[in-house]
Amino acid sequence: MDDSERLHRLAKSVASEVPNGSLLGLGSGSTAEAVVRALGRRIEQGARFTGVATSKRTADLASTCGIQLVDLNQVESLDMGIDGADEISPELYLVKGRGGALLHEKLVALSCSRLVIVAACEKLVEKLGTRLPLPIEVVQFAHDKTSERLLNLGLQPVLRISADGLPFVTDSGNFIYDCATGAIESPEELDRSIKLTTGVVDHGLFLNMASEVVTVDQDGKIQRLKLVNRPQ
Ligand code: A5P
Repeated sequence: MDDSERLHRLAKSVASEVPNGSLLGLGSGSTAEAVVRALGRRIEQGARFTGVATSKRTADLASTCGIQLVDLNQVESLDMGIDGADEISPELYLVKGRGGALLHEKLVALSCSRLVIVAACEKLVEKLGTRLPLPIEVVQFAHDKTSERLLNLGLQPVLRISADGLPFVTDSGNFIYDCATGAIESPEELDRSIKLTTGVVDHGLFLNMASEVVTVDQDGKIQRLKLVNRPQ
């Protein structure tokens, strides 16, 4: 089965279970966008959803699909967040941010009563850091100095460059360094040391946030992974 058919199946399955009238966190990236489109098809059949978008791109798509958008500041909490991921570990820790929306994704995820991650099964890994570099969002001012501090943490920061040859700029006006880490043995420790680095706004490790992961395998079979007890 081709990748777009797999995403379509996954998105349809997840969107069909979202209760009508839900207030949603709408993720970014191709998989989350497929879910937004599937929610749009439910709206055509009479459903109603309200959402907070994690990127300008998702906001544009959601509006086209008939999802009413609200500002995160206007709501107490969101019923459910639906987002993609780049890596998913057995304890449902995530690496996110390949699409550059990690900061808004994390802010939205923290406001969701439930965060459902949607991903192709290739994103499942034994250890984070083994598939892709970890994105770290930094302020533009003196970003070279911040990158030196990241290097001193044992990371290998590479400034993300857009197709136009200029540094990629996030929706909040920051730069991103993609940092090869190798297998991350202690995600909690790395989380703390990156957050303590001056110049860093946030990073793509999402720990203790996902409530559930829904994957699609090569044959289009949907699987749901839930943590019964999260390790302390
Ligand atoms: C966006 O910044 C990311 O966190 C995406 O959610 C993640 O990269 C997954 O994207 P795809 O669904 O396109 O693989």
